[in-house]
Amino acid sequence: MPRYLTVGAAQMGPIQRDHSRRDVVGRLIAHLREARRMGCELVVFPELTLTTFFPRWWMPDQAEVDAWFEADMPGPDTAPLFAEAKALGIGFCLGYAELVRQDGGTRRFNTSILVERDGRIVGKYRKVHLPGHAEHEPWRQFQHLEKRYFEVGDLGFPVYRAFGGLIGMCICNDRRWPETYRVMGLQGVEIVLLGYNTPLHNPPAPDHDEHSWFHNQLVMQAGAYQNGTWVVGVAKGGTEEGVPSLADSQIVAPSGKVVARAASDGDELVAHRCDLDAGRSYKTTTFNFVVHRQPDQYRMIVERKGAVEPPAT
Ligand code: CDT
Repeated sequence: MPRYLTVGAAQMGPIQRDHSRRDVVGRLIAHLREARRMGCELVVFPELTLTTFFPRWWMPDQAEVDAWFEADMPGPDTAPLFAEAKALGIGFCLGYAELVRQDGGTRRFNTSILVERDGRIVGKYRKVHLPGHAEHEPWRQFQHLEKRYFEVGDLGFPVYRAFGGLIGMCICNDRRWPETYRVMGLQGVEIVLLGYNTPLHNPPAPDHDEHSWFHNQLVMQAGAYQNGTWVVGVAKGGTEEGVPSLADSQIVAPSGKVVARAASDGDELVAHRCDLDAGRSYKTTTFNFVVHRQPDQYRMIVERKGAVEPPAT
């Protein structure tokens, strides 16, 4: 029996510092209603959906940092999102800053959750590849303090049986790393959901700026094709607190082809009816891992510690 899943990539325009979670949730609910009209069963929201991208600011006061986090999910501000999604019979993937009180301490992660159509949280992912830096670097036009405000995710890259398929998640910078897709690919993933906040300027490497669109596409298309999986990449785009960010949300098929793409850098929903079996021909031929992968040879590669030095001239 064919397995189709209609997925909506719910791109968000900027969320400024003084925008309340309540206002943001109103925008998310508008997306859900539009998704319903478009026949979506699953809607994907961006990384840190509920607030502005706060790691751009140095905040020495931990209480100020913690105000950007969610201690409960759903909490008072997000409960209406869960209720509306359930009423519409739509599931969703939501990125947010997760605060966990555990063993008398506090842990903080850049997280996304997968919520089924009945409102149950059926999957969780905590961002592994945290970009940026941990100390204040005043020379930058804006900070990128993910390494300060979040711990490295401790859940690996789980793949969940949900929505009639095998679903994985990753977050923003994770999409640039082949390991992200391959670890999920080895579990048979059929659709990878990912949200991103990508500034168009990379302070330590401004020569990359002009390639932002290309790199975004390159990594998602390669990840999809090399693992025979759908990839749904969803941006928070536009100019947020003076920082222009990449939009270009897109849905990539297991062939590596882009089948749906946002045209604006604001709130915009793009949808596609995904055949969850479309990856099968890749997984059973070119990328039949059992037949063609050579893990014994890969083990000969010693895990490198420290930088690679250029050859002496
Ligand atoms: N949020 C996030 O992970 N942003 C990073 C910026 C890194 S600069 C290339 C990203 O990979 O888009």
